[in-house]
Amino acid sequence: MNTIASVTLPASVQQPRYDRKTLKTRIVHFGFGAFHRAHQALLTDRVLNKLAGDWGICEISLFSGDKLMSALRAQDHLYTVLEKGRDGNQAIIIGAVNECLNAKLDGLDAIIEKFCEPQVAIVSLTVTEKGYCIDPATGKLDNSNERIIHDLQNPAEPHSAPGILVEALNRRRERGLCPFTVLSCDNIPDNGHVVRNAVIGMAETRSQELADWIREHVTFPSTMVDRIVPAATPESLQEITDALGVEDPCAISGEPFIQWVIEDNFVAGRPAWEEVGVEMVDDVMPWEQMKLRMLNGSHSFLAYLGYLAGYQHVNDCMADNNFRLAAHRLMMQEQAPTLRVTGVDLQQYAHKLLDRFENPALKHRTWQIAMDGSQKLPQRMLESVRWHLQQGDEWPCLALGIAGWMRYVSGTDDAGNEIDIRDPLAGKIKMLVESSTAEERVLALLNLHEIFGSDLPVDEQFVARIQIAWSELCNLGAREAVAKLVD
Ligand code: NAI
Ligand code: CS2
Repeated sequence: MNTIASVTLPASVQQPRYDRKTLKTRIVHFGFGAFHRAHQALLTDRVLNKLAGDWGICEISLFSGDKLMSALRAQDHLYTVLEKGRDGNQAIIIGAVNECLNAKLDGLDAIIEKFCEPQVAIVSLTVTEKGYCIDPATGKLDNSNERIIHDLQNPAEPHSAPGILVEALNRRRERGLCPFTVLSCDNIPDNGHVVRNAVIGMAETRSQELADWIREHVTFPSTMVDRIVPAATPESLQEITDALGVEDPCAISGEPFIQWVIEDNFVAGRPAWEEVGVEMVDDVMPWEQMKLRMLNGSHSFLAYLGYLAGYQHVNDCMADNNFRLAAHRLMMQEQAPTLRVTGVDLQQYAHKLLDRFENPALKHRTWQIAMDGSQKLPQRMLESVRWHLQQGDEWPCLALGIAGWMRYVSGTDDAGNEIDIRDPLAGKIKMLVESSTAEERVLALLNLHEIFGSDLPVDEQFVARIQIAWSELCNLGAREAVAKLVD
């Protein structure tokens, strides 16, 4: 069978310019998803193209991804990223991956032992917001999560990302090996501290000495990560096959824009990512906040209201001028005032975001962004609402965005079609929706303290504003409600 490793590729395809035989597994990455392939692995590949070196990546996936891993192995761990811009596409073969492991194919113990190899310096993660098993409202380990319950009973055979990190660090400590750095690359505020809390929280249930050792020796830098990378589709994979002249089942497409801001705190070294444009800083929080509120906040706003209105993709929403104006108003009038980032022209940043959202080549589904709202709303909308409630000022776009989520999880779009809702709390949400009338829905969903905390459901102003936005949405539909918002 022909693969990208066995055929001659067109000259227009960028290929690794370093000797892959020198690669060692220095980075173990958890979650070989779309984003990692087009972001962190690509940026590490750029460092290798510029400086050579041995910073190879071992890719890990737990209970899914076995087919992808088998395909990756069959093509010598090479895969393709297609950067899709308005002015054309660029195909790039990534060579930075030197091995991969999957729980189904190789067993859980092989995975944990990989983390214990002495030369491993960094364990990075893109396991989605829900993969850390934390309570989104508190940022603390969620002991009611079924994977955490399993791992507390079976610490040596963990099923969760925090559990596997703790077991791997435990074995390294017992063998007198130096620790590694844990690098979260997920869209969670203060992601370094969140994973640190989850890992130390779990270690404390095993032994105080282990928890103290992790606290003292392991670093958990925070990061801000940014590149829009939609899930692969048969169409996007076919486009890559056409560009290469051969199929690549591990290929992924993404936008040309890329940004990574990292707190420079590594215990055992790291690639010279700053050589390829990565920003190494002391405090990532202002950047994270800016990106999670301006970009991801408006993404979720467009996803819920756009999907209800029948817009399948973000660029379809952008073609409706009311949605475009509303997204800009949300960014500049309701998110920007809450930010403490300095030295960034937020107006310019907002226009760049709208430009990225308009990219017709991306076809980013509103349905995909709408997933896991229970894990996303707190950092994308609710923290800003708390800021505005303290200021005593207006936040109509945020109110409509939150009401949009409530309509979306109520299960029917404006045309009356059923919605396929994906969320770790889907069962609980469905129960609340089925046991409430439309008039009772807002109060029913506010019972989800995992999302709204204990303050917002008892804040009269908050409840009143959401009720008003909810009624508008029910009476007018999403298109008219957004039109009225920017009128
Ligand atoms: P994806 O669905 O392609 O990959 C998700 C990966 O996480 C898969 O490897 C899956 O096996 C793993 N995973 C899912 N649940 C898990 C769990 N409970 N425990 C362990 N592993 C788990 O998604 P994609 O696009 O790669 O996004 C992943 C995360 O990357 C997002 O949730 C977000 O935090 C971050 N991100 C994504 C961007 C994008 O545009 N796709 C951009 C910026 C950040
Ligand atoms: C999106 C993000 O699916 C989502 O929730 O908002 O994946 C978004 O594409 C990225 O954060 C962009 O960097």
